[in-house]
Formats: sequence, C-alpha cells, structure tokens
Amino acid sequence: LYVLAACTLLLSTGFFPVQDAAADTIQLRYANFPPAPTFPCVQMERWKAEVEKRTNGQVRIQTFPGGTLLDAKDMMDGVIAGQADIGCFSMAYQPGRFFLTNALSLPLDIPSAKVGSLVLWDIYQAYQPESFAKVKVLTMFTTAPANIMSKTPVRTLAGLRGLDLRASGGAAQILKAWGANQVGMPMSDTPEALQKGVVQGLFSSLEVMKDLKFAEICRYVTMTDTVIYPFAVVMNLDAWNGLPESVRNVMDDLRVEQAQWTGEYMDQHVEAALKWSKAEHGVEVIRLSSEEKVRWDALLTPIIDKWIEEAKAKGLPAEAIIKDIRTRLAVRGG
Ligand code: 3IO
Repeated sequence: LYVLAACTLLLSTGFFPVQDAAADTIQLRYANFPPAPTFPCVQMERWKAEVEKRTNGQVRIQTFPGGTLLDAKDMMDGVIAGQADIGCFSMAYQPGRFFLTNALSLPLDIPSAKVGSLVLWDIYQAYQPESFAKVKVLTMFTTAPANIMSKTPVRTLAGLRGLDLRASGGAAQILKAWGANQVGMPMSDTPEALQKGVVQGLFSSLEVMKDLKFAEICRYVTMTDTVIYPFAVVMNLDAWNGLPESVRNVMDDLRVEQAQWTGEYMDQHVEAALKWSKAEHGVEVIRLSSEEKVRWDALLTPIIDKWIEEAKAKGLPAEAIIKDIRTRLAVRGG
C-alpha cells in the first residue's frame, strides 16, 4: 500500500523514475528494515540529505523504512537482484554469510559505536571479503555495545540462566555462553515478541529503549558492554555503474564520514535514551560487581577461539585478522 501510495504521489508530482532519467534527475530507492525512529533509518535520512545537497538535487533518494520495500533478511539478495537500489542491513541476521566482518561481533571489548564503526570499515577495506563482491558498499557502521534489557532484573549468571532473551549473530553466541535461552530474530520482530511474552528481554544497544519504547516493558538494564552489532549499506552494482562519475565521487567521499557520523550519533543517542528511560519509566541500571564480571568474561574466551578455528577452515588468516582488529581498536581509541 505504501509503495502504491508512493507511486501515485510520484506520478502526480512528475517524479517517476523513468521520466526523471530523461529529465536528468536520478531517482534511487533505499530500503531499510526497522521503523523510522531507529538509528539505521536516522543515518539513512542523513545520508539522503547529504547526497541530495552535494549533487545539487541531481540525485533524489526515496527512503523505505520499516521493511516496506525489503525485509531484514532479504536485504542483501534484494539489492543484488535490483528490488531496491540501496539497502541497509545487520550482518548478525546472516552470520555465516558475513563471516569475516562478523569478527567485529566477537567479544573484543569494542568501547563505542564510533570506534567500532571506523574499525569495521578498516577491516572491510583491508580484507575485501568475497561476501560483498556483488554489491557496491556505501558505508558500514556498528551499534554501541550491547547490554541486557529485561522485564525482570538480571544481577548474576544464575539469574540469567534459562531466561528467554532475544539476540542475533555474535551477540547470540555470547548470550548462549552465559547460559541464557537465546532466541534469534531481527530487531524488527522484537517489539511484538516482547509484547506477546515470547521473550523476556533482549540483548542489543540501549538506544532502542527509547526509539522502540522498550523501556515501557523492560524496566531493567544490566550493563555488560561486551559486543557490538555490525551493519552495512550496499548498492546494486548496475545502479552504481550507471551513475555519473561526479555522483560516484560524492558517495565515495561519504563512506568513512557516514560511518563516523553514525557511530557518533549512536553513542550520544544511547546516553540520551538511558536518561529518558530512567526519567520516564524508572528503569534501573544494574552494574555487575567486579567478581561477577570476571565470571561472565571467563565464559567468553572459547568464542574467539572457535571463530579462529572456523576462519582457518575457510582458509582465512584468522589470527592475523583478530590481531589486526585489536591493533586498529587501540589506534582508533579502544
Ligand atoms: C538495531 C537494529 C535495528 C534497529 C535498531 C537497532 N539497534 C541495535 C540494533 C542491532 C541489531 O541489528 C539487532 O538486531 O539487535
């Protein structure tokens, strides 16, 4: 319906893609999976505004939040097939497919979304993983560190055991190691799962407490600061190759800038969301004692070892990649 309405609007205003091409205006469709107030869509609107401004209106970006054009798990294949020109996705939803870049979602103590985003970009550039060969990568970024949001307080490992919590990818592996009952699903399916009681909480970055109003249901946050979720924004190769060089230069110039902008936005928005959650919903923030934290951390060592083993089996320079990430984290401020 949204698409139909959008098409009608486009026709009536003369902004139909084909007519536009003739009028020398390039129309691109940008798909996103979560609702408009969430950070993947906020960064999408910022990128759209910058591209439209820097190309003096030669490029028009039509944005589709909330899975209205492509859904969370269809994003990469949908963009490859040209169902959207551009798509934004969370690599955690297909952990095997994005194996190399998902090294960023190992328990590596990435301190912030800004540092995570810049190092993710570095690693993508350094290793050029095969999984992105069929698209043009427009930017990458990460969330701030994931923490536990739950309906009941989680203060110890014993309290976490068997609790139904939603997570995906690298974050899901960590929840499992801690003994929670990990339930996998995209963020876009989580509001309903929480509402229906399918899960008792989730493990992700805390800005969703405000953006998806999870603070209304999850009155407890347990700080773990262990893992981030990596994201990519990709473009259909034919669409990319069809762009004038001047437009491609504008988009190339934005790749790292957008990663940093999104990281910084995320970091400050997590702080704002936490303040809001405490003030509006009396959310309690639980910090683990140092003895308890040692017990949680000890359970995570095998996760990196397992990734290294799998990476070696795939013929990747596994130890070098992990060492490279750690070095770059130190350089970028980890
Ligand atoms: C995320 C995904 C969509 C909207 C907001 C979000 N905040 C953190 C994430 C990370 C993620 O992909 C996930 O599934 O937790």
